[in-house]
Order: sequence, then C-alpha cells, then structure tokens
Amino acid sequence: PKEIFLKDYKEPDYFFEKVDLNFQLGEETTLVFSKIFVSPRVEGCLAPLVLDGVDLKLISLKVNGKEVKGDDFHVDSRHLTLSSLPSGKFTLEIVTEICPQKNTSLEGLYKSSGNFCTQCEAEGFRKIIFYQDRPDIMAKYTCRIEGDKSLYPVLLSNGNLIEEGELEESKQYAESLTQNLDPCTRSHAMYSLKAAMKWDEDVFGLEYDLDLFNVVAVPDFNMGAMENKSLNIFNSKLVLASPETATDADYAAILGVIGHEFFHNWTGNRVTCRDWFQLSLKEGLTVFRDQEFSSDMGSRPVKRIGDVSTLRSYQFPQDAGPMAHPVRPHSYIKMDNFYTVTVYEKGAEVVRMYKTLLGASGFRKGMDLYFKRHDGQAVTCEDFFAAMRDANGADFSNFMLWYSQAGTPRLNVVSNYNAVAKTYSLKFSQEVPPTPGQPIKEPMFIPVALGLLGSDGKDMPLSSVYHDGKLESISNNGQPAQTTVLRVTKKEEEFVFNDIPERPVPSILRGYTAPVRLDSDLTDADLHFLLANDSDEFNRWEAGQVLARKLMLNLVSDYQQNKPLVLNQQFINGVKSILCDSSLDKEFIAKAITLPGEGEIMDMMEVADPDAVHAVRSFIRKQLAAELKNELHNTVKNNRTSEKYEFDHQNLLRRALKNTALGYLGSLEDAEMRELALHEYKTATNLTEQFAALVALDQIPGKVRDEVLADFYNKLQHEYLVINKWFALQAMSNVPGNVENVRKLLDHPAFDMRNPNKVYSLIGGFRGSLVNFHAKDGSGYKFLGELVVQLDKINPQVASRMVSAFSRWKRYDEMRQNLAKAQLEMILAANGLSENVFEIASKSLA
Ligand code: HT7
Ligand code: ZN
Repeated sequence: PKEIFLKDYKEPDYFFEKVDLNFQLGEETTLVFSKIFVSPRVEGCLAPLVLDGVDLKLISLKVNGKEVKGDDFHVDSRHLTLSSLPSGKFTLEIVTEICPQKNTSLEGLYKSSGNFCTQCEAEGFRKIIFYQDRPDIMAKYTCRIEGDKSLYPVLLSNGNLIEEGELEESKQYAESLTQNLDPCTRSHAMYSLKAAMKWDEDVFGLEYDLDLFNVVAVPDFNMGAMENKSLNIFNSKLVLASPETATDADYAAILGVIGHEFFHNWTGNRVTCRDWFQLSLKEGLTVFRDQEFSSDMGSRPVKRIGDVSTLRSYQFPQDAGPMAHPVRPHSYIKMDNFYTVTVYEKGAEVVRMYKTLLGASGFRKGMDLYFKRHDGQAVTCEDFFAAMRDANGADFSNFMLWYSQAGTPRLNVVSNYNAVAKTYSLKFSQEVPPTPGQPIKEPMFIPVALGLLGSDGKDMPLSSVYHDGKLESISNNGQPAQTTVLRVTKKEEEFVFNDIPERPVPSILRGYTAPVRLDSDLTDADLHFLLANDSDEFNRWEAGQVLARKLMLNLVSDYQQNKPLVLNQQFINGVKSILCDSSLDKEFIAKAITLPGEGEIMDMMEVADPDAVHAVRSFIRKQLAAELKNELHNTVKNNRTSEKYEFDHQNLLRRALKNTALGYLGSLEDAEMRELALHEYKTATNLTEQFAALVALDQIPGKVRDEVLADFYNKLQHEYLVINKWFALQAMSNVPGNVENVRKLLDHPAFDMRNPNKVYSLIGGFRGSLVNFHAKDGSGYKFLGELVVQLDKINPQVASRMVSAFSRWKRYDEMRQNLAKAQLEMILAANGLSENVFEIASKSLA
C-alpha cells in the first residue's frame, strides 16, 4: 500500500468549477451522470488529468461533448487517467454504474435498512464517480436524484431545493425535502439544533446561511455523524431520543453532536481543509466549539472533567503507543484511520490553549479574522495560527509544535518557599517522550493557569512574578489576579512570586489548560487541602483523582506481591465528606467519587497488569460501598426522579448522583442491595434509571441477574438502540469465561455484523473487559483476531477500529505480548486484507 505524505502536497493541475450530478437509483445498479466544468490551473497545461475511482464501472466518457477515444484514457482499479486534453477550459461528462446494494463498507453510496445514503468524507466520493477526490477541489454542485416514489418517498440532497416533481413510471425526482422524524424523538434534536444556532450567533456572531437545514437519522453509519452542507446525517443513536429509549448520557451526546455538525457549517464547510493532513483544523476546532457549547448549556466544570477524562483514557494511550501521531499527521495510508482522538480531542485542546492565552475576547478577534480572511477557502493550520496571532499582535513563539510533535509532554514542578524573602518559586521542567519517527523533541509552549492558596483556603492575590530576568506584573483590570497564566516554553524554567506572606498550596494547571502529564511535589496533605478548598472546581476534582491514582498504584503493587489489600481510612473519610457535602453540585459529587478508570491506571504502569488493576479497582469500590453503605443508600433514596422525566439540569444532577451511588451498592453483591436495585429497576420511569439499575444488578451473578436481563430484552427488543446497550453490558462483563457468552450473542437474532453500532456494542464492549479480553489463555485475543478478519470483508473502517485494541500489546507481560502478537500476525497474513486494517496492524507490530 502507498503511504501519502504531507510534504508531497501539490496544488492540483486542474480545478473543477462546477459539477452537475444526476443519480438514477435502481434496484440492481445505480447510474450516476456527472458533468464537470474543468479549468486548468495554468493555461495550456499538458499534464494528464488523474481522477480517483474505486469499484466503479465506466459507462461513457466525453470531453466537450465528444466521446473520448481509447488512446486518450486509461482506467485501472483506482484511477481514470485522461490525456490529450484541450488546452483551456473544458467539460467532462462521465456516466458511472455502481452497486449500492452490495456496498457494505458504508462509504460512497450504499443502500442499507431500506435507505440509500452517501458518505463521502474522507475518500468515499471516489466510490460514486470518477473525480479528483481531495478537499481543495472547491466546486459548486447541483444534484438531482431520481427514484421510485413508492420505494423512496423522500429524496434529499445538499443546498436549497431547486425543483421537485413527478416522472413517468411512478418515479419522482428532487433536490431537497425534509424527512419527518416522529415528534417525540425529534424534539430533543430540534431543541439542540435551535440552541446551537443561537449559541453560534451569540458567541461567535455566526449565522446559518441557507433556507433549508435537514437532519437525517440513519441506522447504519460508520461514525457519529456527517456535516454535509444543509443535510446533516446522523447515526440514529446520536439523534433519536425519548425518555424510554435514551439515557441522560445519550441526551447530552445528542446535544453535543447536533451542535458539532451544525458548527461545521462555518468551521469545516465555509472554511475547509486544504488537504486531509489539516483535518484537525476543522475537527479540533469544531470539537472545541461543541465542548464550549455543552459547557454553556450545562455545568462547565463537569463538562471539563468529562472531556479531560476522555483525553486521559483514550488519547494519552494513543499518544504513547505505536499509532502515536501529531495533531497534524505527517503521513497516512488510509485517511479513515486518522479520525482519531488525537486529531479530534487533542486538537480541541490545542484550540483551547489559544483561548487560554488570548482570553475570550482575543480568541473571538482571532476567529473573526480567520473567517474574514478565509471564508470560501481551503486552508491550513498555519492560516488559523496566523489569524489568532495577527488579530492580537500576539507572540506565540514555538506554539506550532503542538501540530507537529506527537506524544504527551511531561511537565514537572518543584516548589520552594522562602520565608525570609517572602517569595515562592516554581521550577518547571518538561520532556516530550519519543514517538514513532520522532526520537528527539523540542520543548513545547505550555500555558499553565495557576493560583496559590493561603492557609485560610482562599486564593492569594498575585501581583508580580519574576521570570526570565524580568519582573512581570500580574493584574486583572488593575487588581491583583487570583489566577494567572504562566507561559512555560523552555526545557527548564523558573517563576518566582513576590509578596507571598506564607507558604501557599499551589493549584497548578487550573481548568487543565494544557494536555500534559503533570507531576509535582504536592504532598497528600496538600492534595487533601486542595480537594477541600480549591476555588477551581476542576482542580478540586483533580486533587482527589491524584490521590486516588496514587492509592490505586500502591494497592496494585501490594496485589502483585500477594500482600493483603487494605484501604486507608483517610481516603474513605475523603470520599464520605464529598458524598455528604450538600453545598456541592450533585453531578460534581458523582464525578468526584468515581475512581480513575482502569485504562488510566494501566497507562501509568511500567508493565500493564489487567488482573491487578481490575482486582484493585473492584476491591476499592466494594470497600467504599461497605463503609459508606448508609450514606450511599440515602443518596439513592433521596435522588429518585419522582415526576415525569425531563432532560433538565436539576433532574440530571440527581440521577447522575443516584446512579453512581447505586453502582457502588451493586458491587456489594448482597441480597439487600439486590432488592434495592431490583426495586429501582422496576419503578424506573426512564431509561437512565432503569439501565443504571440493570448495570448494578449485572454485577451480582445469579438467577435474579439472568431474569432481569431477559426481562429487559423482552420489553425493549423492538428498540434496537436500547438492545445495543444490552449487548454492550453483557459483552463488558468481567465474569471469567464470558467470551463464550459473547460468541453466542453473535448468533443472537438482534445482532448483525453489518451494522457498526452493533459491532461497537458487542465486540467493542468485549474489548473493554480487562478480565476477558486480556484472559491469560489468549481466548479474548483469539476471539477479536478472528472477528477482525471476518469484519474486514464487510466493512474495513469498522474492522480497523476494532483491530486497534491490539495496538498497545507491548505494554503487557511477555505471555500476553506473544498471544496478541500472534493475532496481529494472523490478521496480516489474511487474504485480501484491506489497507485500513493493514495500516493499523502493521504499525502496531513495527
Ligand atoms: N466529519 C465527519 C467525518 C466522518 C467520517 C470520516 C471517515 C469515515 C466515516 C465518516 N463519517 C463521518 C465526522 C465529524 O463530524 O467529525
Ligand atoms: Zn467533526
């Protein structure tokens, strides 16, 4: 397979000004008529025109209305090459035949669950027509669709509707229509869309620019959604919601994703990427925008905690493994493989750092200039950087390294208080670890928001800091600041604060202002102090997490040495005081009493030990539940949803806390708690509480568990999105030997390997079970290996997402390494392997 490099980017020799498309949808095949108005970049261009085309049958080919002769074109499995072209502008008319009914890859034009659907990003358009399938071809399009009215009553295309009508033989044609979702499932999506539209106007001054905006739900979709101009397509699970079929988490995800796709209208569509390497230009920026939108619609600290947890659980491991790549990758084999947490989530962190450095109004100025300069263009990450810099006259020194250097920087801080001089110094040192192809790194530009707490628990006023040989004043509109942003740019650097009356406790990296791993010399006492007092809620939570991570790692070491596990009383008291603090936001409490994830702990270990990490996390949960049984029980009783379900902030908080408490109680596996969970299950008025009760019961093996799982299926079997959760719950189970149960579920009538959501639930869910995926007998790895090979024949994009579970095989003990390696080798030896899976499997083995 061919690797494509950023450094090889060249402007196209030919531009396409306009494209007229006509689709004739058929039951066996579909015909696509394309008329392309071509204009050479340089008059008199003699270069051949190379069009991409995959799985297409060429029916006819005309240049300026004349059939092209055999010598003047060549077709192979990937391209159509035209030579001897006119020297000036010309038209190209191509008729192509495709088979959407046989297209299980879900890219290009495919028919599934009775619908025709297109997915063109990143390189799917080449499966529809012969075309220069690259983002810097900025043509204007018209699109006509013709189909049998009885089979396809709704025909939707991009842009405003030009015309619609009836054709002979009961066919109809159209260029746009709206699909009617039922009012209940539609209402939350509609609410989200309206809120997103208003937010973008209020916060960025950005208005929607067309008469029509269609939101379409499709059940078979590889990713979450797609921002097609005026025709946003959503994976059903990210648009359909009713209290009985969607949880609060689903409602929140819908709000975010509806916002995300809508925001792409400006950051993605009106200003797009010059080439796919620039993907984060639109995705990182749009994720940042959707995060900010969700923060403004709910709780900002809680949203930030969730986003940082995702970054740590998924992006940090990617950045430390064989698939580590910069936010702007240098090369790819299949672009689909680079729709990653690094490009999306770390990319959003990079945008957030601009905002941290410039403040809200400086960031807005930068955005305004970006749109003023680049509306209607295909641009690069440098263009975004330049707009931010120029709009603010800012000095960003080496900030662009965030786009080119992979790996999570390690930032270390050592503090010192000088009681005589009343100065407090913080010495920073940073290290960016080597990643594939990048053995040596430069220091990064790291913005560090910082506050200093006095012994009264309040923020000390900060007036000046000595740094780099200069005394810099710190002020907030003339007043001493309580939080300041330090700019750490060197390998080692010291900041000295003046007029500090007593030894402070530093609150470092408030709001998590940079995607780094922070190590500091804070003592446990300091961390408990921050947990109780920090005015920055994110860092309050973080202090608890640092304590929990330390504790878990110590217990893991005890477990490995066969020492008895003992949970320290101070930790139990800390959790109890948060749980019972009625002044705190309930959702914040839920986050604060949740232990760091298993993946996060494994990521911090020299050799990841799934057995030890699982045993320790389960042990702590069980101990906490036993010690705080009364408090947790009261939390459940006091936070039930009494009235009709509403996705409003107050009710959502109650449910978040109640469900977290119930989860803890379920880990006790006793009859009383089983009764409680069963009661919650039976009396729930909404899926959020019902499913949380099911999850609690799922931890307690026995007859009741099996009956409830069966009851849930019987009642909700017609709600396929809910059944996906049911699959996932069973697949994630840590009951030893569960691989056999998951194998059986593959044959369940509700399972279908062609539907990505079902695969992500069942097979993806299984990958999350530390006990069963990483089983020492290799049964989990074998199961996944076999499935990847099978899936690859159906849908390479989904298969490559699944194979990535093997990427970090070198992190485990030797026995597991050998077992996982054998599966990767088996996959690579499979006949007809896709480039998608090849890229991930081969890079994982390298
Ligand atoms: N921009 C969208 C990209 C997308 C995609 C990429 C590869 C394969 C399938 C895909 N479906 C959608 C998603 C987004 O809004 O970020
Ligand atoms: Zn996006």
